[in-house]
Amino acid sequence: MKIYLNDKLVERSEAKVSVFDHGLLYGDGIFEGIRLYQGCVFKLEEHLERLEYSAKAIMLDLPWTREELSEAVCQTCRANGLQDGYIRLVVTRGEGSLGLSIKNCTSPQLIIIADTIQLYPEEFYQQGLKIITVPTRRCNPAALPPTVKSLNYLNNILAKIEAQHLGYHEAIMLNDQGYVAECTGDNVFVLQKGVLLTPSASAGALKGITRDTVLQIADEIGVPWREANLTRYDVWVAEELFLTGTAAEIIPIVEVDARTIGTGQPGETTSRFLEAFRRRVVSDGTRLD
Ligand code: PXG
Repeated sequence: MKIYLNDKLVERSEAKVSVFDHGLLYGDGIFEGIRLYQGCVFKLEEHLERLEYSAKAIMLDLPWTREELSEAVCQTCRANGLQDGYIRLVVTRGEGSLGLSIKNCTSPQLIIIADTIQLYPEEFYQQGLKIITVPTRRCNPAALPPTVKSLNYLNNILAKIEAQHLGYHEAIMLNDQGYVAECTGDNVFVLQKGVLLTPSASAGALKGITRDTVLQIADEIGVPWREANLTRYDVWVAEELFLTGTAAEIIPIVEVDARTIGTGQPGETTSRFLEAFRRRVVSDGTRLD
C-alpha cells in the first residue's frame, strides 16, 4: 500500500510521523473521511473546503493549495489501484516540543491513506438500526466547535463506548442544553408530518457532507426541510428517522431508547433518499482520470 506523506507517495512501512507530533501528543490536527465510488471521489471539493475551514478555525496554515490537495488525493487512489474505497486525509500540527504552545510546530504533516472500505452490514439498511441516547454530551461549540473536524475525537469515542457496552452500534449525543446534536460519527434526521428536520451546527452538529447532500436531494424531490432544535421526545415520536455519514451513507433507524420509530421498518421517505443518494455518488465529485 502506498501512503501520501507530505509531498510524495511512500510505502506503508515508510509512512511515519514523529512521536513529538502534536497530532499524536494533543490531538492537534484535522481530518476528512472521503469516499471513492467507481473512480469518482465523492464531493472532493466540499471535503477540501471543510478541511480549509477546520484549518482556519484552529489557526493551522495549510501549506498546500486546494489543487495540490485534490491532486494528492487522486494520485493516492491511482497509486493503490482503487476504483472504490475510503480516503482518510489527515493534517497534523506537526512536530513540536512537549507543551501546548504551537510556536515550535513549523511543519504540518499531510497524510493521505486510501484503502478499501469495510461497509456496514446490509441488514442495517434492510431492517434498520436500533440506537440509544447516551449520557456523554457533545462538546459545547464554545469549547471545541463540533464544526471543526479535529483529531480530537475522545468526546465521540466515549459516547461510542457507552453505546457498545449496552450492545448498540450508534448513540445519539445531546448538547449541554439537552437538545439532540448528532451521533458519534453521523448526523441525525427526523421526518415529522412530512417535514425533514435536522439539528443545526450551533446545536453541536458537524456540517456533514452527506447531510448537505441529503438537503440538496430534499429540495430536488420536494421534501420540505429545516434546521431545528430537537428533543429526545421529537426523536421518539418521529415518523421516520435516519443517520447520514460518509461511511454510513443513509441508515434507517427503527428504534431509539426502546421506542419503536414509525412502523418499526425503514421508512418510505428514508428509502427514497437512500436511492437518490446512491444514484449521485458516482457522478457528483472529482474523477480520477
Ligand atoms: N458527525 C460527526 C461527528 C462525524 O465524525 C459526520 C457527522 C458525518 O459527516 P460526513 O461529512 O461524513 O457526512 C461525521 C463523519 C471514521 C469516519 O473513519 C468518520 C466520519 C466520516 C468518515 C469516516 O471514523 N465522520
